[in-house]
Amino acid sequence: MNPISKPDYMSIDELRALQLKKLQTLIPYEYERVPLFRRRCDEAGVKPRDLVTLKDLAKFPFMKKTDLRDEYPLGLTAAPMSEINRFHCSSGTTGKPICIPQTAGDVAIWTEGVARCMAMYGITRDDVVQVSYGYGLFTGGLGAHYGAEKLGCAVLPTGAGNTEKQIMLMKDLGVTVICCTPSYFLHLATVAEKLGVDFRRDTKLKHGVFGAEPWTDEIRARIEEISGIAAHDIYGLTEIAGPGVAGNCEHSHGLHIWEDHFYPEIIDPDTLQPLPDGEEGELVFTTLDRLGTPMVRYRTRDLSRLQVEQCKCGRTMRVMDRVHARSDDMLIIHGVNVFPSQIEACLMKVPEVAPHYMIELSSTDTMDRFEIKVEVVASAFTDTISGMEAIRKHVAASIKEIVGLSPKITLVAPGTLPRSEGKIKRVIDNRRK
Ligand code: DLL
Repeated sequence: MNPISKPDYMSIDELRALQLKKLQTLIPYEYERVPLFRRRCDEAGVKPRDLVTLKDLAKFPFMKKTDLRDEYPLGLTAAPMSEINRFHCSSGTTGKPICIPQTAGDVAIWTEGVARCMAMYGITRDDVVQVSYGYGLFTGGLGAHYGAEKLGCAVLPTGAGNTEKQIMLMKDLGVTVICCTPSYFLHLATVAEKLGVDFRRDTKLKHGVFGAEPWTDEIRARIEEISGIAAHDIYGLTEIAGPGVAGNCEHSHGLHIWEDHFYPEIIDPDTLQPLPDGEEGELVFTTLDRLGTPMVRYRTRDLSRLQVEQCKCGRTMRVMDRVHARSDDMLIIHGVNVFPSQIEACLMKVPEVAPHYMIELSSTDTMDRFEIKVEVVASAFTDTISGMEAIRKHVAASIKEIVGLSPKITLVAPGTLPRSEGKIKRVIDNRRK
């Protein structure tokens, strides 16, 4: 076993005792240093000494993204500037960014999380790792980079973009691991095909470390089919560290959370009450030992479930379901609740369509218009009307069957929808609010 993986297997009793000990240090630290947290605790009538068992965490107030925006830039920072080593920011789509100052120790915890994920995927110091996540304020690039270096891998820090050059370097340097968003990998695969590069024949690629956006099991299967690599899932968020909060083991049915650093809860997003393991709800994290910007009960908005069963791999860290959706992603179309991931799963049931699509919503005076644009795979693309109509009907039937709606389906030629070097935006909602 790689020494980096040792904590993955600690006994559950040891793990729970460690979590409690860390929480009993963290909560007073946060209470003393972060006025917003202290105020909220006082309003709720709860004091740090009330944390006697792990269950008591539920008495403490939540933190949300809006708190980070309201307290921008440094209102939630708990360590003095002399201890801060790095800033990361996440822009979101609207409003002020959020800013997460980190100490050197925080960066080390985050690095360990990524390295433990990579070790779990079977990546070793013999691997050559291409990091095609964006470097900079986004945590993807530097997170994957530090994690791979910690494992002793050779790192190729290409960053995002310049796709043809990425493919050339991948071939020439014998890259075995690629780290990027799943949507960017699909784009890389299309460009490789155009250049006549076959991943299986012309590269040594074995692993993909994919995350930063929701991706369905169907997209995962497509990626593995077109490239022959193992597509691993890595989860995380800027507020809690970056990538490497959780990852999947060889059993691939969910993601082990590095609970010795990131304490998970699932809550009902409406009542805000904790839900037992096994029930789906909103994922909430408490960072157990980060000192720059510690988070107590941070509401991620990601929907998941903590699995009840112990994993066969022997790791004791709890497994969360893969994140297919965020509570704020849900679209209400003609009164029906729809997640973009459901549409993706329907589309991927039709072999003639490619994993490149857009969901467009607009409204007239009287009703919502719902359109899905999807690319047809090159081998199925034809200019005969009847050929395309058969594919269109197949797509429409798949969506009707699972989502219960009949959107306008527009099939478009391969390579015509926008691509992204980072997180892809697949929904354009121009309806009047
Ligand atoms: O996306 C960190 C990251 C970088 C994770 C690279 C994995 C790989 P943020 O930009 O703060 O941080 O966005 C965090 O992205 O709350 C989820 O909604 C989504 N997300 C991240 N990883 C996954 C994943 C980075 N594996 C937000 N599956 C999170 C589904 C993911 N969604």
